Amino acid sequence: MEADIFTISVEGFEIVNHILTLGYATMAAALLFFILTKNNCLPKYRMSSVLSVVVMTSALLLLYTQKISWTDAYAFTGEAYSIKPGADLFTNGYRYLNWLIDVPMLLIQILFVAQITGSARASYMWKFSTAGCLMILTGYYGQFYEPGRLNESIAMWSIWGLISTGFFIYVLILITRVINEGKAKMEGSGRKVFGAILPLFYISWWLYPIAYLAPIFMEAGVSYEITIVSQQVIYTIADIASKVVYGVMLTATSTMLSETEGFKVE
Ligand code: RET
Repeated sequence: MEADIFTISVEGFEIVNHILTLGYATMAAALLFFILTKNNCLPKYRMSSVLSVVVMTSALLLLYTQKISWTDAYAFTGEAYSIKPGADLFTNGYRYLNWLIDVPMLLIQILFVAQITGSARASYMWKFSTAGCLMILTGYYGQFYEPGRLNESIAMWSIWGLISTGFFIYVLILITRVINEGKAKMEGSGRKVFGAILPLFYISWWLYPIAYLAPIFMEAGVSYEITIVSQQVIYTIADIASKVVYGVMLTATSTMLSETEGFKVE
């Protein structure tokens, strides 16, 4: 493909630059929130906040790297931005490696709030980590072949995307079971907040495969600029919802359940 296809307007360049900055600033703010509120609930729930801290730290570093990768890849030509000759290409690859840490952590942290213990917890931990990692590794392999890349192959990109979706469906079945099991043990406002995590999960996690699919619109005639800008906007919304909003809802649930169980914040 010719290099000038990859030219983007000042507005497009800045939207991506700003949205990536919003992403890591949100992770930094939420990191402080999870540290400061960790002791607002009974000790049995606290591992959920600890895992949110792990997720925030890795996402903060990754999203910062992602932003640098964006600004390093392009140069201002006087009226637009174009790929710098000789520079590293912008890549979403870092994201996948970050998910390899975050996906198992996000899936495991909910087990502590759902009060799933003993061998049932160990079994979910094993299934979540294996299915979550396989979902990401197969998707990581597939994204090397996405439309618009040097070695594009729609066949490889679709096959690996579909295999990854198989693992994703399995994760969705398990998480639905975990949320229903947890809800059955709860009452009051804690139960309501916990129940609302299911729709949040379904919406925010589906945004990732949708962003994976974004390059197909280029085949259908949508410009490179619209494709890449919308992909980065979708990823950032998904990241804030699936890591930060999800973690805050888990913290709110454990604080409410702890109060019902007679716990008072010192
Ligand atoms: C891929 C490849 C295409 C098919 C599917 C995918 C699913 C990705 C998901 C990622 C979730 C990431 C999260 C990260 C939080 O830090 C790999 C894009 C189904 C569901 C929650």
